Amino acid sequence: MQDRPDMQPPLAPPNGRPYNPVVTLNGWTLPWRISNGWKEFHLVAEPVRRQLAPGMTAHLWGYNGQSPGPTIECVEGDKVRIFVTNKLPEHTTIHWHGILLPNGMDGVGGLTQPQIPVGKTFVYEFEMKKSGTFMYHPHADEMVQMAMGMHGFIVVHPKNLGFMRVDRDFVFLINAFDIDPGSYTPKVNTMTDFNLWCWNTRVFPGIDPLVVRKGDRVRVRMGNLTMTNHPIHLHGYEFEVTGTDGGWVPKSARWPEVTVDMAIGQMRAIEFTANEAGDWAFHCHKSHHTMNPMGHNVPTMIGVDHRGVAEKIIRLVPDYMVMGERGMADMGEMEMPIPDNTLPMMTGAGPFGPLEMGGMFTVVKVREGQARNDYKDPGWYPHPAGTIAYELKGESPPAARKKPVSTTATEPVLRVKKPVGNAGRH
Ligand SMILES: [Cu+2]
Repeated sequence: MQDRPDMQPPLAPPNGRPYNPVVTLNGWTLPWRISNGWKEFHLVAEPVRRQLAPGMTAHLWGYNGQSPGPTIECVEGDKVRIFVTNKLPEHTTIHWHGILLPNGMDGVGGLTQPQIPVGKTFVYEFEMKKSGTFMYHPHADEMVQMAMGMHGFIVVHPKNLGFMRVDRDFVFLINAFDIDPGSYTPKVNTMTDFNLWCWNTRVFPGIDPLVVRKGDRVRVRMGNLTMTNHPIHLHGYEFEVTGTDGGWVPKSARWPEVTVDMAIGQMRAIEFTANEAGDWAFHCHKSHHTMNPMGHNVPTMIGVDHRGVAEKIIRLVPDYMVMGERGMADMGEMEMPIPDNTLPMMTGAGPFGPLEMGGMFTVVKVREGQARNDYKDPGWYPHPAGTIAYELKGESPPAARKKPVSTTATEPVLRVKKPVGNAGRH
């Protein structure tokens, strides 16, 4: 069981076949026991409390005390036996997303097995036939149970320790919730308009940084269990997609990317060599996914002079909020009154000021001299002198302009005749 959202150090396998463990952002790996050649895990489906970021806790459903559930790690060829105990108020099942297994172990309630009744334990047994990146989630009252936070990661390591070896191997699930500011329980009937865009049921500034030693080969495995796609973008590097839902991508089939679009239900593994030190932003490129709960229905006020109006409205509606007439950047630094148990829309502080982010945003921290297997946050990047964008002092140099193309200095090559009465469309 786990009741804290802190990242636990990688779990070095105490028995069974050796492998290089992964690190789950704000999460942990489920311990197992070995019994007559079977690797036995125990998942308990139950109501949980999860801190999304300091200042906001959600009442969710999950596994073993947390949402998402613990990461299951095993090795290609392992025979696994997974006990699933149902402590929810309704029936459930678990589907092993992406894993090749006997049909009756696939976990689809009503189709391949009876639902697991409240209070009962079911046993799943199958062999992990191939290495890769997988997920688990209920296939019973699925819309409700997924919207409540029930999912987890499965990593099957290759038998051959040298195959696809990396120095750091991070995993996280992409998930989303709709929780009204001031409340605790997700609205489970929401279809697409969620307001908390999470990695492992955490939002910025609650998401762990990915701490990396300079020169490391780095893999990041992601799985998307939200109801929309997420273009995940890494600054400062190009990476390759080395793994998909179906398995490892052969070298000859990879191409360089800086953004990978994570479709719904997909898993991706990306890899890069961390040869450039710094604090590199890593985030979903949908800008409303790097924000925390906000009023979607607030009109744009850019350019509107509403001085004096706000005070009059506040006399009638005490919690009326004026949205930026110069943009919304003010929100990042404004101390706005918000209800208990929610998060500012744009928040977080960096070494140079407010970060104005939320949701699916964190930082890949690449540092020279970070010890192997050390995942502790090294703090902000100390930029070498002369490598930070700087303010121009004095006059800016004259703008460079294209020279007119002409045969003589006075006569233009082309005359443009504008249609009359069509102003603005030329
Ligand atoms: Cu997104």
